[in-house]
Amino acid sequence: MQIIQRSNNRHKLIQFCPLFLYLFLGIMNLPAQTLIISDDFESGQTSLWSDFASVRISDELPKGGVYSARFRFNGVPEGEDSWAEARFDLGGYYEELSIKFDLYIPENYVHRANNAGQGWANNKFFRLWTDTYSDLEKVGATMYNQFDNGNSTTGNNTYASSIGNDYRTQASNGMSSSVTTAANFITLEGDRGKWMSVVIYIKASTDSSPAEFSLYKNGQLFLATTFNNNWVPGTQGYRKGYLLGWANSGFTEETILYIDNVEFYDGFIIGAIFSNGFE
Ligand SMILES: [Ca+2]
Repeated sequence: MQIIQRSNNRHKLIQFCPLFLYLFLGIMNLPAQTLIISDDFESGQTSLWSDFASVRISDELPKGGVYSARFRFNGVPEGEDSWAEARFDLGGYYEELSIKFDLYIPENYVHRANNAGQGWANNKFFRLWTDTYSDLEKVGATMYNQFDNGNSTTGNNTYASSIGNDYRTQASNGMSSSVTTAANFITLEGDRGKWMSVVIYIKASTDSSPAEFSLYKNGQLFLATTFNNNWVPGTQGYRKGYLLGWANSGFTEETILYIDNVEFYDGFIIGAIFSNGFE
């Protein structure tokens, strides 16, 4: 990027930037990512998906083709929860995984608070585990409603969603939720009524290196963190997981999100980001 800033011929260099990046990555000899499996939902519920809860294939709002996955969060009174979740099984174990998909945020999306407007309400974004949901090195991310006074658990709810990564901070603990957080993942002004491009990258911890997590929103790095959760000796890859999931906030109105063009890669997807671009 410094090269671009110094240049008088800015546009040409920007044009060639992806090429430079590709060459740079080539020189660095980074391992290439490999597509494990993809699903554009044009073939119904494929064998990738082990379970749909309040999810179905729908032709109401595809990002591409005719169909997408429709996640229906039931409208419920305040204090009650909603739930829509798609579970997958990759059929193999991956120590380094990139998950790319398109997510539609509806116009009526609002992230309620708990307890009559006071208190955080966490809604699942994704989970990944090895074999069973109780796996010690399970990871994920959770969205919280944002208050207008920052990190306090009380205040005026903005109804926007922050997001952060989840893992066990001790083997004896349950999942800690949204440990490292980034605000404005879903904003009322900027994200409703639109498709968002999401990339999740996770690298499992080893006996000598921490786990890595990063999240890209619409082609921009949104959150990146490393953490220690090597509670089982050696490295166990990820095989199973889910997208979206339990919403402790509940939704006052029926709230329908859509997902399309799900891609799972073995490895770090950044090369694919710059070669295919974000739509
Ligand atoms: Ca589709």
